[in-house]
Amino acid sequence: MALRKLVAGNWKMNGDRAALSELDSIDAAAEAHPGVDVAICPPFTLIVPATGRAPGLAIGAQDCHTAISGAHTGCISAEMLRDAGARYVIVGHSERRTDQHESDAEVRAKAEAAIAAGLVAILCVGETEAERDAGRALDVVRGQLQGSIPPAGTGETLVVAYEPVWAIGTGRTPSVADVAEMHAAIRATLGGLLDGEGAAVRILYGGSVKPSNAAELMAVPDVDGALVGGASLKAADFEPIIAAA
Ligand code: G2H
Repeated sequence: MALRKLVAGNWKMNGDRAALSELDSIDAAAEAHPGVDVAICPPFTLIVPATGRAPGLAIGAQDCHTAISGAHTGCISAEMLRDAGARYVIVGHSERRTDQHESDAEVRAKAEAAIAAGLVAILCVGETEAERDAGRALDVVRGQLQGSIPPAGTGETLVVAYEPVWAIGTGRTPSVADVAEMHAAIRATLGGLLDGEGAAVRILYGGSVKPSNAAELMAVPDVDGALVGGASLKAADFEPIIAAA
């Protein structure tokens, strides 16, 4: 089943109010490709002005807390993101799994909080280079899925992003065959975890997606879009990726 593609930009810790001018062209590109869902996940500080500037784009966040509210200094809840106008939230990005030591259980709790708040959770998984070299990539990703996929996830509320850690920001990408093998394994695992809904959950590829490789990656079976970091910061780079979807 061909799923509607999603191209999501992850600005990470980049961007100020001046950078929001990039959204004007990205919004126009999204409008020119109505068959593709387009989202931008800027830093928290830009979510409200981004929704105001580009009403046609879906705006997302890059993290949320597991709780609705409470004594968690410096944290943002999924309810707050929804209130700010966000529609998506990335959870379990490898940079957070590493820097903030987020476990699969915490990632699942964040995804559940996001879904309960009415957001779509973009849940990231991916192996390190050492794990791939050891022949463990498939097992590692299956384990992450088993530990972090919320059982109530559906095609409407959950997106999975496969991001091999060694491909993030490095300019390197897996071969088409390796992407196909991994996405097929993720699809099969989702089927086991979510029954019929597993076929409806979009699986994005992420890690050094750029204009020159986007079409090849998007054409891989079970690649239902892309999660794009560096190449989402400039409309001139992001637009051809939207067009390739
Ligand atoms: C992977 C990706 C965005 P980049 O982290 O999530 O970043 O495209 O810069 O490799």
